[in-house]
Amino acid sequence: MQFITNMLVVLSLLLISCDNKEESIEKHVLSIKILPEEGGSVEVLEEASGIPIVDLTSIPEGENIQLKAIPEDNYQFVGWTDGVESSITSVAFVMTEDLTVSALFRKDSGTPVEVYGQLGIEGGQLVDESKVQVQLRGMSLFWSQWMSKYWNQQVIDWLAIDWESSIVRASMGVDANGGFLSNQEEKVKVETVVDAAIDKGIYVIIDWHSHHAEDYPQEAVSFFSEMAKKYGQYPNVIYEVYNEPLDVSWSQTIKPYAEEVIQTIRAKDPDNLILVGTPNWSQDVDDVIGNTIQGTNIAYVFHFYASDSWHYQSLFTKANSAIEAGIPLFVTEWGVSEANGGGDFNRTWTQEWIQFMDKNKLSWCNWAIADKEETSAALKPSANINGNWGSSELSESGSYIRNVLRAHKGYSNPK
Ligand code: IDC
Repeated sequence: MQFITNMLVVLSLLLISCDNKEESIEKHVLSIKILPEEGGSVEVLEEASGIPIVDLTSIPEGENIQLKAIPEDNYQFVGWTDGVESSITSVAFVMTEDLTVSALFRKDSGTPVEVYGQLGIEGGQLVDESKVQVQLRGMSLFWSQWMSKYWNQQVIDWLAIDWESSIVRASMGVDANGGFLSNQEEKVKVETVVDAAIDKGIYVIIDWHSHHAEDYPQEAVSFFSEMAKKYGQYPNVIYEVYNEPLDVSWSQTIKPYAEEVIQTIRAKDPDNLILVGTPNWSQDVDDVIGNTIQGTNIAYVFHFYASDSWHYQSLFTKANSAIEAGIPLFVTEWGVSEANGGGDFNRTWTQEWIQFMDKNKLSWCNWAIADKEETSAALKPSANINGNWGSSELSESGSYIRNVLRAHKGYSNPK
């Protein structure tokens, strides 16, 4: 009897301890996000058995999990992020904590805007709607008041289709002779280009092409407020609120100006990219380190001219320090020439600059669609005002840049 009682005590103790053990196994929550909100789905399996796990809110500590990403038709899987970093469709891991995992999908063909969608800045980098890094390449138009013959839909179509530009830049002259301040009609030229870019599914920069924007902030505020109201819902549109400040202070002059303009843009458009010029012709991007502008999707303008020996000697360093400090840069303008738009076309240096931008995935627009007789102009004098340019109409710079752009298939297959 004593023996049986003892056994019962032992048994019940065992049961209690089993119970306790059962209760003491921690449970974890697995949240799965699909980015953008469509494009595929994710299967969650027990790794060993391959059986689907139905309740993702209570997964035992130590469970071996397998995730499988399944793209829908016309989408590709691009990777996992947040809790798991991988680009392989199927990943396995052990559940040791509550975890959020995002699966990234992206359209596998279409116009640049169909594929990349809404742009953003994350972790100092330009990313697409799926939060994957993206590099856009294209052409800058020349000052609106001096080269408006090329500011038309046919030219934008040609740049998208034949040049494979995924982006164009509308450089609206502001204070220089005949610019927006003296002729508000310049705005209509911008709208023509923006409408054409939206039609074609490429990105477009609305550039306040000025060297003195801090002298008339109210004009910029009302211009960009109008543009944001009109175009804010289109992911195509990017605002460049200041092309190139001169030798003025980042913190005392440019930043306060930009903050004022950004505030009015954000009142109408919560998310499209905003680009801000930096001191000394948008060269001193390192001045922004430790002094960035608060807000979302803001990047900083970096300009260089590839055959300029001063730029070659000093600007890699400046750009590198900014990049290392996590400052997102956008090359809204660069030329193959020297800084004045003319002079040499040094192919070796140009190649190095292009490699630099590729390595750091810096998006760029090349200066410029113009038929002026200067090294940086892409067209020869009197090139067709409706695009459709044959090789005899392209300058050395134009045919070189066209080849670079076509090698990346920015329009027909933007991956
Ligand atoms: C240049 C043009 C040139 C024109 C000049 C007027 O190439 O034909 O006479 O503007 O100021 C920039 C400017 C851009 C310049 C370009 C080349 O943003 O407007 O265009 N450049 O000098 N910054 C550095 C170089």
